[in-house]
Amino acid sequence: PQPRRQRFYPSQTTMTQRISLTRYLVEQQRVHGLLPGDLRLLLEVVARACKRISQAVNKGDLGDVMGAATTENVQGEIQKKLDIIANEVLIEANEWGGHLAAMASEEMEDIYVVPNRFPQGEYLLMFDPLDGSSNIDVNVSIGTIFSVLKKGHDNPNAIEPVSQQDFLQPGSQQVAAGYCVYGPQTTLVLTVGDGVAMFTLDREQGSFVLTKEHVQIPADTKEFSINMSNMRHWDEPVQRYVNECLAGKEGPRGKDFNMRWVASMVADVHRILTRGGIFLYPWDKREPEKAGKLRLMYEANPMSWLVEQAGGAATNGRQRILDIQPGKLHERVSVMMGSKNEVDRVTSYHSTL
Ligand code: P6P
Repeated sequence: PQPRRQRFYPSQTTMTQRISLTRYLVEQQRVHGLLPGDLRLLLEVVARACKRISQAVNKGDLGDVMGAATTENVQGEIQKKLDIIANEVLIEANEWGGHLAAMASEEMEDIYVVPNRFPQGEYLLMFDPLDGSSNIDVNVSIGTIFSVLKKGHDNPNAIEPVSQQDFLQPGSQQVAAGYCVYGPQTTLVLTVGDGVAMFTLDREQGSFVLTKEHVQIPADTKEFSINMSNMRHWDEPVQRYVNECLAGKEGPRGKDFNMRWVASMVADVHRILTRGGIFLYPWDKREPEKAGKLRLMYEANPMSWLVEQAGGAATNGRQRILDIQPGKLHERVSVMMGSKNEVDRVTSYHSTL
């Protein structure tokens, strides 16, 4: 690949100096050879869908989008109206373009195969259409998480119809991953394997504009992110790690820590990509048969690739999340990700048992 060109971010950005998402993707395609045309189209379509979801989210009580729907999703969770709206927006935006073979969503039990009336492509798109939806009604940041795989990655000439089995690839096989956080700004965060870039939605232009590139997570941090109310249910290594953080300067870590928990993975991970930190949602003994709360395919895998592309680390306490071979579409996983030295530490506590 070509040497990385450092971009100049003028203090007063003007239209001519702003890099749009489209230009960034064209340059990734042309300069870095990382982006086949169909994948560039896919990412443009997902970005447009996120703009539409952002508009629906921003309506709040002014539109008929708040509150619970009357249905449950495959996870047995009551769906919010916006969960269903966001899912439909992503399906409708992506099904006709000819770039996808199928989609999978937290909100749908089975995969959605592109209907025969449209051409089928080679990519598989997975998403959590609106993560953190318990925060919708209280006006706290939420987001869309997405992950892209290639169909039949180990058998490119596969001609049999696409099935769930095609999706069951480790996260290391992703060709693109990202999220869009609907917060004070609407920001799209993306990697295609050449580092992490952030694009802020310019609502006047209606386009995403590059605002950060080659994002780096500091290897050390003083900020951990976990739902402390579950402490008594955690495994011993996680209890040890968090107790050491709480012991602060007088304890074995020799420094004080701060804690943040938004209960919206997109918001917590965005903070970590922006200023460092460690995010943990570990296994706990309330439901020992469940590996964790978060889903591997469309939450942990895309976030883990982003974190690693930004110099961080992501494990389930015992192995790299991106190396996990999925057994089923909605598989759950224990998650520890963020500043590398902290993730390495809490992971090492699991192997000293
Ligand atoms: P808890 C949101 O429902 C979510 O899936 C993640 O976005 C978030 O990190 C986690 O669950 C919050 O879980 O148990 O703190 O409500």
